[in-house]
Amino acid sequence: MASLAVEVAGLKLANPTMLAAGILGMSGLTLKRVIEAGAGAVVTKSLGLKPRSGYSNPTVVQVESGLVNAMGLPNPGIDNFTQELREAGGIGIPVIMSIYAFTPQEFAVVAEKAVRIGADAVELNVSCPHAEKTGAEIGQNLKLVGEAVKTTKRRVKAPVFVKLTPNVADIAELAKAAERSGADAVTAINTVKAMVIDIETGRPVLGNKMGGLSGPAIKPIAVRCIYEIYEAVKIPVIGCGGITTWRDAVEFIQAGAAAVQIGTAIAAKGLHVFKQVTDGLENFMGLKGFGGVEEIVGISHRD
Ligand code: RRO
Repeated sequence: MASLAVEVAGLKLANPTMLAAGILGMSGLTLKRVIEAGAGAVVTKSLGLKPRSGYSNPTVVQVESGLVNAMGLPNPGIDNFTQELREAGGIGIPVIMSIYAFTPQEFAVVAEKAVRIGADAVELNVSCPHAEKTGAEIGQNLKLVGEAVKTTKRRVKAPVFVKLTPNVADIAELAKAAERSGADAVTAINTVKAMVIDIETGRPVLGNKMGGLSGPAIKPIAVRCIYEIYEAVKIPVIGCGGITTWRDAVEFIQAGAAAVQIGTAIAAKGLHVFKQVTDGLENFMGLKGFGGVEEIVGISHRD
């Protein structure tokens, strides 16, 4: 009988699916719905030290095979999130808080607050493609990534994940920097920097002009990134980027992902996507004679 249970950087998950940061992760009630839908873990919307309203509308635009967003890190601030977790009614599955900050030291402060209010792990967002002085502006710099991880690891005992940007020449180097500095896992990938223009007005559609592309359009980029990172580091890689079906999940796991995050597919298919992915994965494992998910992780690297 195939088992879907996995352990990722010390977190025990009943199945390898997680809610990706940025979608339905901002309120206790929506987190609760995701848990009920069968996710193995949830990642919150990125939270910072202070409340932030985000960019002006439009903040999301649908394109062929995906979405381009420039939300601008809207969030209630880490101190106001305690109530949301209470409303989720006792999470029952691991909750990973995505956090952002403007300096390595601030990452440590926000991480400490996150753990204090109940995070089982933190995911450092050093990869938002359109944020000023945070996100990828930190995450494209090996030294800053290393410092953010080191200062955070000194402050919290909970596992520290680092969400990486694909908008670099060599994502594996960033994963190595995160690992050297003590990261417990890396998540790959955040959105791909993108833009949409309305040809009638000739103007950029998004309020912020630039945004991040997510969804099926970026899946092959994500698979390539995970494959490269898996060869470069020993810490777990959490796959993210366009996973919509159980076949996508299998592909990511074969490339080296220990678990997979689902985001944009929820907008396209609804929360039922978690059950579709886990049912399909379990069926695939049974048919192929795999006893556990770990047996599939990274098999595409074998000669
Ligand atoms: O809030 C956003 O605009 C956003 C974030 Br924090 C991120 O990490 N990635 C993204 O595509 N959008």
